[in-house]
Amino acid sequence: MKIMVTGGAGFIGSAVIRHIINDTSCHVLNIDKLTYAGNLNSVSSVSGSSQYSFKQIDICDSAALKSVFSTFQPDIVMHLAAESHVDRSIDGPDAFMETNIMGVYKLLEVTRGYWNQLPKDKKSNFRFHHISTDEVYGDLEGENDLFTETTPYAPSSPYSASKASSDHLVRAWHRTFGLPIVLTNCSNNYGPFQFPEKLIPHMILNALAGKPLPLYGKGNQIRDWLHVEDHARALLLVATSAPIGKTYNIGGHNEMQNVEVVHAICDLLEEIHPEKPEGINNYQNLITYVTDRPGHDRRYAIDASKIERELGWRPAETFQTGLRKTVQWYLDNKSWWQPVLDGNYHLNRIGKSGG
Ligand code: NAD
Ligand code: TDX
Repeated sequence: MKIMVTGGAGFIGSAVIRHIINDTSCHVLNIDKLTYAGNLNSVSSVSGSSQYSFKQIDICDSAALKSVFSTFQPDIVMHLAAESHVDRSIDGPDAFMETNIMGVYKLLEVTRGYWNQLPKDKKSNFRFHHISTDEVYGDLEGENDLFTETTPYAPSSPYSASKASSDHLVRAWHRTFGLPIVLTNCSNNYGPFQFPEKLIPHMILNALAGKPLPLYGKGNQIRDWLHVEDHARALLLVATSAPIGKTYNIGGHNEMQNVEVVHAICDLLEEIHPEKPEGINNYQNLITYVTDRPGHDRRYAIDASKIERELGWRPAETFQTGLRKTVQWYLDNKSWWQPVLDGNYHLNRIGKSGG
C-alpha cells in the first residue's frame, strides 16, 4: 500500500511516518514545505528505508501536487501539513489562512482530479484522511462536559477557525463530489520531536537552561494530553480501516491544568536531572505567571469512546509514563533540539528525494 503523508517533517507527521515504516510494509511519500516547524532530522531513523521518499512541496502549489500524485499513485492521503501554533496565529494569521484553508482547498481539488481517474478497484479503496484538532469545538463550560463527534463547532483563535474551515471543506468535498474522506479531531499531543514553542518542550528546555517557565494567566486552563505515538497508531487505524465519511475524536483521558503539567515536569527534572544551572535551587522557583493568551480556551476534554468502541483503539501511555519518557527524551536528544533552538537546523536537512 502507498501512503502520501503531508507534513511528515512535523511533530505528529514524523511519528506517523516512523510508525508506518517501523511497523508495516507500506510505502510512504512525505511531502512537506519545510517551514520553521519542519525538520527532516525527525525522520532520520527511517529515511534510509526503501519504503520512504520525500518531496519538498507546498500544499498551496497545485502543479507540484499534481505531479507527485501522478508519479507516486497513493492509495491513501494522510493530511497533517498545517500551521499549528495558536500564539503564532494571533501574532500573524496570514500563513494560517493560506495553508490551513487555501492549501486544503488546493489539496482537495488535486486529490479529486486524481481520484476521479483511478480504475474502479483503486477508486473504491482510496481514502483522504484529514487530521484535525479538538480546538474546533471551542472550550467547555461544565467541569464534566466532553467533546463528542457531534459537538457544534465554535473555534476561538485564528488557528482553530482555520482548522474548522478546513474540516468543513473536507466534508463538503465528500458530500458534493463523493470524495472518500475520513476525519479525526485530536486533543493536545506531547512526546519526542515536538517543536519547543509548545507548552511541554518549551518548559523542559527553559528549565534546563534556568530560564523562566511562563504560565499564561493563572495557569488553570485544562488540556487533555495524548502521547504522540498513541495518536500515530490511532491515525493509521482510521486511515486504513474506518468507514468512508466517518469522524473520530481521539484523546488520552488525561485532563490536567497547565500548572499541574509544569509542576510534574519540574518534579521529574528534580528526580532525573538534579544538576541545575548556577544560582537555581529548585526548578519550581522558575515558574512565573504572565499575561494571558487573548481568547484563551479554558478547558478541552475529549470523549474518545467512539474510536475505542468501533475500531478498538486505546492509548498505551498514561500521562505519568508518557511524560517521564518525554522528559528523558529531551535530556538524551540535545543533538535534535539544540540546532532547533539555534535556528540553523535547516542546514542539516538530510531528506531523500524521489517519488
Ligand atoms: P507541526 O507544526 O509540528 O508540523 C507541521 C508540518 O507541516 C511541518 O513539517 C511543516 O513544515 C509542514 N507544513 C506547514 N505548512 C505547509 C505547507 N503549506 N505545505 C506543506 N507542508 C507544510 O504540527 P503538528 O503538531 O505535527 O500537527 C500536525 C497536524 O495535526 C496539524 O494539522 C494540526 O492541526 C493537527 N493537530 C495537532 C495537535 C497537537 O497537539 N500538536 C493536536 C491535534 C491536531
Ligand atoms: O509558554 C506557554 N505557557 C502557557 O501557559 C505556552 C507555550 C502555552 N501555555 C498554555 C496555553 C495552553 O493553555 O499551555 C496550554 C498548551 O499550549 P500549546 O502547547 O500552545 O497548545 P494549545 O494552544 O493547547 O494547542 C495545541 O493543541 C491542539 C496545539 O498547538 C495545536 O496544534 C493542537 O491543535
